[in-house]
Amino acid sequence: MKPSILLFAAMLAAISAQATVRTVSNSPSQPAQYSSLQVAIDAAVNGDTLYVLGTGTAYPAITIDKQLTIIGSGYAPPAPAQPTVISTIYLYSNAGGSKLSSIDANSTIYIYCSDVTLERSRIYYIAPQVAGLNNLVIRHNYIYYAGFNNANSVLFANNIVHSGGYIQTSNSASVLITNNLFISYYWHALNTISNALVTNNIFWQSLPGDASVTGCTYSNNISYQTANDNIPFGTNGGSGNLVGVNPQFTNAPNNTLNFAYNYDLLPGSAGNNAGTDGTDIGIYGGPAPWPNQNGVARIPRVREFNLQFSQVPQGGTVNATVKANKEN
Ligand SMILES: [Ca+2]
Repeated sequence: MKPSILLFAAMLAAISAQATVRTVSNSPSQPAQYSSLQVAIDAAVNGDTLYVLGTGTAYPAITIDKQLTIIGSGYAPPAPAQPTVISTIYLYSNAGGSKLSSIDANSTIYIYCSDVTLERSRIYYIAPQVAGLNNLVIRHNYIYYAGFNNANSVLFANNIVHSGGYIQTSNSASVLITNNLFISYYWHALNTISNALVTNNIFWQSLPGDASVTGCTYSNNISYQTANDNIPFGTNGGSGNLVGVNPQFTNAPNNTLNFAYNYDLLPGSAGNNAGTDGTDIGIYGGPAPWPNQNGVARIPRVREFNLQFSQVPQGGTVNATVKANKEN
């Protein structure tokens, strides 16, 4: 994090130069422009951004049928900040180009449109409702389950799939499953997946696949303590895999979901610089490494706000300094 000092006026100018930003909070003690997320969505137009304050109280189910960017406070932001919890999310057919970031989506995200980005979030269930959608980007999330419904041009990168969850139903050769961490309980990480490129992932106790996974290329993955560490298997090909090798995480005493664990590789790990692109295998490798353990978005956040006056005459000038910082 790089602390920086920004003038409030400069921030307002930067925001107003882009599409409209609308703020939402369902906490009466921390009010924003809107208290209802759905009302804010309905008022927004294509290209708008909604900042949704985490309050610890879940926002009820929402439907989105336009192109929006929705950014929450994260799924585990540092105290006293609270997570932005949103229940069921419907991305309808006109929501293409939408992005959801930094939320705790504790129910299902139903997708009816192409061109969707889901990032920096904790997501229970990803469920495209239309077969063969295009361009789904899913990165930097904690995920329980993701179905692809045979989408094309899927980037599933640098996610942590946990708690017995897995990814499923893909037949396109334009699916890239890369730099993820699968931690589960002797269950398959991939199911009913064909023709995908599966690179630089770590499978810890979570099986690299089963008989329903065919024709994929597995390259430079690590498997460890699974029921069958063998990669590649069946009709799948690939090379450069580290089979039955301890990835040597910095701090992960077990495979349960814990935001305090650290899955960066220790210096002695065989996974260092061993990915197909010469960076680390696992979530800290690839062109966009794992950013943080809390889901906080890469936007400026106000840390201090000081008004420098004791008395100001009517029509006088009030000077203020604002300190803000931005996540990586
Ligand atoms: Ca490294």
